[in-house]
Amino acid sequence: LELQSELRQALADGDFTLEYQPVVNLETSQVTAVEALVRRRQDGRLIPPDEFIGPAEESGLIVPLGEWILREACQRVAIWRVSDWDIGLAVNLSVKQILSPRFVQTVQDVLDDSGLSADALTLEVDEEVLLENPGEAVERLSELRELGVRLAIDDFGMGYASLAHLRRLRVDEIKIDPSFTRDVGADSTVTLLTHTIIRLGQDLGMQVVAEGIEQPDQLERLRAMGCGYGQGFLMARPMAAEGVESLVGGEA
Ligand code: G
Ligand code: G
Ligand code: MN
Ligand code: NA
Repeated sequence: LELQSELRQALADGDFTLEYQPVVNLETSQVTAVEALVRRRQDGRLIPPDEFIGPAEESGLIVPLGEWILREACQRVAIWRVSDWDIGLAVNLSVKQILSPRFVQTVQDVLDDSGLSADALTLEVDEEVLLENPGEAVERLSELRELGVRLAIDDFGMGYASLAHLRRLRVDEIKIDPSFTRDVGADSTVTLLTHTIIRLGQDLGMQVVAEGIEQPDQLERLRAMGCGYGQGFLMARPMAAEGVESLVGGEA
C-alpha cells in the first residue's frame, strides 16, 4: 500500500522516465525501431519495471502510467521521424490497460496529439494477456489494429497455446522469447523450435524479432535461419533517448 501511494506520487512528480532499446534489421544491421521501456528515477538510480509494474497493475495506476508512457514515447519518436528517420516505436501493454474503458480512444488521441502515424506504432502484448481475458482482450486488440497500429506478441513461445492465439488474433509481429535465443545453436531441440517459429512467422506474413541476443554466434544462427530482426545487449542495451539519437544519427 505504501508502495502504491509512492508510485502515484512518483507519476505526479515526473519521476518516471523511458529508455529505448533498438530493434535491428539482421540483414542490414540498421536500427528499424526502438522499444520503450519504463524506469523509475529514485535516489539517482533507475529502478527497473519488475519492481513496480506489478503493484501498478494491482492499484490501477498502470492506466494513467501507461498513458504517460505511450504519450511520452509517441511524442519522442514523432519528432525523430520529422527529421527523416524512418524509425518505428514499440510499446508494451498490460492487460489492465487494454481492458480499461477508454483505451482505444486514448491510443487514437495520443496518435493525433503526437502526429505519429499509426503504422509506426507497434503495441506489444504477451500471451498472458490473451489467456486471462480471451474474448474481450482479442476484441480490444482488434479495434486497436483497426486504428492502423501494429500488434506484436511478446515473449512468443512461452505461453500456453501460442498457436491458438495466432488463430484468434491477427498480429503483425512475433517476438521470440529470450529463452529460445539463449540456447540457439547450443541445444538442438531449441534450435529446431526456433527455426520453426521463424518459418511460421514468415509463412503467416509476420515480422519475426528475436529477443535477448547476447552472443555473436546466436546472431549468426538466427540470421542464417531467416530471422529478420533482432534485439539484445549484443547490438544495443536500453538507453536514454539521447543515446538513440547519437547511435542512429551517427549511422545515417
Ligand atoms: O526493461 P526490463 O527488461 O527491465 O523490463 C522488464 C519487464 O517490464 C518486461 O517484461 C517488459 O515488457 C516490462 N515493461 C517494460 N516497460 C514497460 C511498459 O512501459 N509497460 C508495461 N506494461 N510493461 C513494461
Ligand atoms: O518482456 P519484454 O520482452 O518486453 O522485456 C524486455 C526486457 O528485456 C527489457 O527490460 C530489456 O532490458 C531486457 N533485455 C533486452 N535485451 C536483453 C538481452 O540481450 N539480455 C537480457 N538478459 N535482457 C535483455
Ligand atoms: Mn517487449
Ligand atoms: Na512484455
